[in-house]
Amino acid sequence: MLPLIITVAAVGAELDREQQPNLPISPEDLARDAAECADAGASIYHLHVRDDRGRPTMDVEAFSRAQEAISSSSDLIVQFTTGGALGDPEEARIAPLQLKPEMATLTTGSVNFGSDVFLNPMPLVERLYREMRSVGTLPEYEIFEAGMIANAQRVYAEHGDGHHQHFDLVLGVPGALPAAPGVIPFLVSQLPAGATWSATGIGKAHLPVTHDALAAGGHVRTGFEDVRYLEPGRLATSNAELIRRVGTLASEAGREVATCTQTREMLQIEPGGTLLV
Ligand code: KMH
Ligand code: ZN
Repeated sequence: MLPLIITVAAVGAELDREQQPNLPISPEDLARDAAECADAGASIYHLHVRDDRGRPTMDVEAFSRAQEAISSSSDLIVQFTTGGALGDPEEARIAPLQLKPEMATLTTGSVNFGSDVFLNPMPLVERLYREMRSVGTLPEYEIFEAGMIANAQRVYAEHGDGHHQHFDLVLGVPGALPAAPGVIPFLVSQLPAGATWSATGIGKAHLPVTHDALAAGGHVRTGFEDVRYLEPGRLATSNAELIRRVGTLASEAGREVATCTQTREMLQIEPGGTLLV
């Protein structure tokens, strides 16, 4: 089996410090958090950014400071969100890509998200995709509903340039794909040949989905965006603590944890981005 890529979704947009007091917010927090996450075995840092008051923002300067902070303390692949917070305007979601992150997320369709809707009309998806590829950023397709895999393939067939394809299967968002038996095998059966995939279990779905992904040869995402608790009633003290738990489960499943270099090799990205021009 492939060495295990651990992605840390360290910040998110739909939680605050009242819900998770250890949420990293400032560039100093992010630098410290990234160093700890790298040490614990993560190789990709999925990044949402906050303003001075801790509110989610898609401000380009804030992304730039965060990107710099993470890269100053670690070799982690920085993966920008393009989903942002629910309701963020399209232009704001696109703007940080000008900083040419090595990776960025791309949700390939709209989906219910709790009592809200995470809107991703196909013209926006195609625009985000083309923008990513024009600056050498590798998209990670975020799959919240099964049809999004086919949507990703449509975009790739029309605009793709032969880059490696990596998917993240997100289970357990209320209103979207549940973490039910058989869901991961079905989604994996729909992926194109040669693709790699990770799985993200939200909240209570976190541990079952992690176990299933490890057993099926997939990769794993963890972090405060996805799960706040280490066990019922016990908040995690850091993102690194959540990563170490995945590391323990990985070792029980006989999976070696990938270094940042191995992850770049598997995803076929160069440090600093795969510039096409
Ligand atoms: N905050 C969610 C609405 C992403 O980062 O690309 C979307 C999200 C996905 O978190
Ligand atoms: Zn996110």
